[in-house]
Amino acid sequence: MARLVIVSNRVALPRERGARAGGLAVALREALAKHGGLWFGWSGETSAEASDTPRVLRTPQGAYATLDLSEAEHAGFYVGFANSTLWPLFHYRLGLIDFRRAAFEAYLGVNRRFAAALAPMVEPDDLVWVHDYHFIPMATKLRKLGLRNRIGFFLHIPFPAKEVLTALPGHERLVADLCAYDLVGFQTQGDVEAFQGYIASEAGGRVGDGWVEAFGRRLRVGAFPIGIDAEAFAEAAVKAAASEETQRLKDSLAGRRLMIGVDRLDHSKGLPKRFEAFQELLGTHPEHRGKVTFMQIAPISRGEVAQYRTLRRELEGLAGRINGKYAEFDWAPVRYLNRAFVRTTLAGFYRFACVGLVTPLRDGMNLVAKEYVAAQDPADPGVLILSRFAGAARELDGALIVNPFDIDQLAAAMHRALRMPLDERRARWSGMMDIVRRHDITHWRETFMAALIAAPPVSSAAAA
Ligand code: GDG
Repeated sequence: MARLVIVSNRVALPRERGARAGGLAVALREALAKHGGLWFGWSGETSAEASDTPRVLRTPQGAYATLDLSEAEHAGFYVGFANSTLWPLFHYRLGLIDFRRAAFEAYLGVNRRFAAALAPMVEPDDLVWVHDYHFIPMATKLRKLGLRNRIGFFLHIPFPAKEVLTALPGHERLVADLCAYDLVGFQTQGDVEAFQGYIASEAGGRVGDGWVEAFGRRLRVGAFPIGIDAEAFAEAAVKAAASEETQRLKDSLAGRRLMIGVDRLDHSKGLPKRFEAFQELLGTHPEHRGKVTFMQIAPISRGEVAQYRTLRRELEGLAGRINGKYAEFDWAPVRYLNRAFVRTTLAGFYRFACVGLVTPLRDGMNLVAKEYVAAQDPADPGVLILSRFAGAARELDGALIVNPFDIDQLAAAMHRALRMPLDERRARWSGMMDIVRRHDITHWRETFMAALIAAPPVSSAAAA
């Protein structure tokens, strides 16, 4: 069996164990253990002069190799092009984009330097699987160094429509880089179609069912909706329901009901509109005042990027205003927490909450939606309110699907969720739970890897 080489911006080292490790980390580690091989990426550290020699940690389940970024690379590649240009662009937020040519050069430079460090560690039959927008040019750089391996890419975030993508100076180059892979996987069929739309009308290429041909290459493309470890998460939720934290949460609510949101503090997640909708609910349906608490867990993310700091201030203002307007001496409508919790604690909170709010303005998939479903009590499940612009909405049609830009509709969905009868809640939940179980993280990983193994080898990949 071929070895697996995983490339991603952050590497989940084996010391990040148990409850702290996310489902993706666990799934990829399992793949490493099964195939043997290597996980390569950024160490998470910056240093004044970053070394070109990776730090390698060998374990019986595979090796982990990481490089530091220099301070200039961190500013240009990570804070700059990846998170201030590509992230907002791919999430349709043209107004938030900060494009600088120097940052684009830093992005290409990090991809070149990382490829040069990785290439000597790759053996001829290895399968290489590159993750996400940080490393789109990785295959081009590896191929320049002579690698002929099968190389696959999975994009965790949405692929934007061509009208949006073409706003990026250098978009042709980025798409040509995607075409250097043998397989490009997206979260949804909509993303596949957006990519094919660009290839057909901007790149003069050809597209068909599961493939594209452009820039002198033919490659496979497909939708591989990512999932979670549904069984493990459901079990964790049952256990956590009896945990001290869940008990304290219950006690603190004194019989009131809970609506929950859990998101990295990110402008794609639609948090200000969600807060405004909750305010609208309290304004238009006074019967919920004093009866419902909305708890938003939003760990700080990418604090180095200016846009994220602005968002944080905006949310602090909104939470303060809602509480100022509606709080009673024994009830605060909004609990807003800028901190992270261990996964099992979150599982218990999800199970206790009668409404899960997942209302991003754009999201590749959104795993919180699937975790909320997996955590529910089958006898008395909660209601998921889900944005139509999350990839998860393609699968979880038992949710109340909303347009997150429509604050009135969002408030109406909250009202409906809070009053939904048990029969309807059960019927909606069981259909969603089936899908979350069937399309779990193992299914995702195995279907992607099977497609990569089946992709035609490089020697016959030149376009007809
Ligand atoms: C990207 C794409 C795509 C959140 N707070 C805490 C915590 N989390 C965990 C959640 C969930 C994960 O982080 C977040 O995943 P999402 O999918 O919701 O969103 P992104 O981080 O934006 O992920 C997304 C994903 O990649 C996978 O392909 O679905 O569309 O944007 O698992 O539970 N975990 C812990 N404490 C927290 O406070 N332990």
